[in-house]
Amino acid sequence: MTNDHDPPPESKLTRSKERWAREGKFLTGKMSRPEEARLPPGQHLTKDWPTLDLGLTPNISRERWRLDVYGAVETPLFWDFAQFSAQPQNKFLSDIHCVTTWSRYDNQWEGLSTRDLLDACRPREAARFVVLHSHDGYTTNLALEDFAAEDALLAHSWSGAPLEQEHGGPVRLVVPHLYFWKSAKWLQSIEFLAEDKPGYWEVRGYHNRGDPWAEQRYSGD
Ligand SMILES: Nc1nc2c(c(=O)[nH]1)N[C@H]1C(S)=C(S)[C@@H](COP(=O)(O)O)O[C@H]1N2
Ligand SMILES: [Mo]
Repeated sequence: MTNDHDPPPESKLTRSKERWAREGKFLTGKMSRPEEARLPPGQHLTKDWPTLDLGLTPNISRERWRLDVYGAVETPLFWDFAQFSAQPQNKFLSDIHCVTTWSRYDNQWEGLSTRDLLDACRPREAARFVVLHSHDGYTTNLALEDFAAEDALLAHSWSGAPLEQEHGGPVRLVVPHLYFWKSAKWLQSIEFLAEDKPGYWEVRGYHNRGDPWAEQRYSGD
């Protein structure tokens, strides 16, 4: 029972969101950016959508696809595509910035926001990092607050149609405020960790965070 003296119920995620708001995280989103400052330094605009990967294109049907969420979470998840699509749906419009210097504006994504995923899996207090694991053996790491950006999502559709296999279908991550190598294609599992664990490109000389506005392309930048 609630009464006049009890504070409203507060989840750990609510507290994290409040902390991120206090720290001014996500204030660099494109909404607050004037059009002439929309292109990050050293980038050029492209209208087509290049394909970049390790040369393997895993062929995973929606029927065979599963999402495994494990590690430092209160509620590990193991969803098939039907369970995944039964989660809250969001449509986000965002720009792509690839470290190879192309950018592509106004991509329309649809899927599960990472914040809704966090509500479902409930990271433990100790969780500070996530590692994305993909079907081609690719991995990439993110700080939890970058993964939880308000426009980040697990996307199953692009421009109103199922995400094409070459672009990471059935499901890829999209984290618009970082270089696109952080946006893992052919997503297989998400691991929550207390300690950071650099991924495929991060151990091969790429920057650990990859902020395009700060041109964090390579380690040491
Ligand atoms: N699984 C997986 N995800 C990946 C990659 C990859 O090789 N494997 N490459 C990354 C890189 S370097 C980029 S630039 C983008 C390219 O996505 P696109 O082919 O849809 O443009 O995917 C990222 N996600
Ligand atoms: Mo890339």
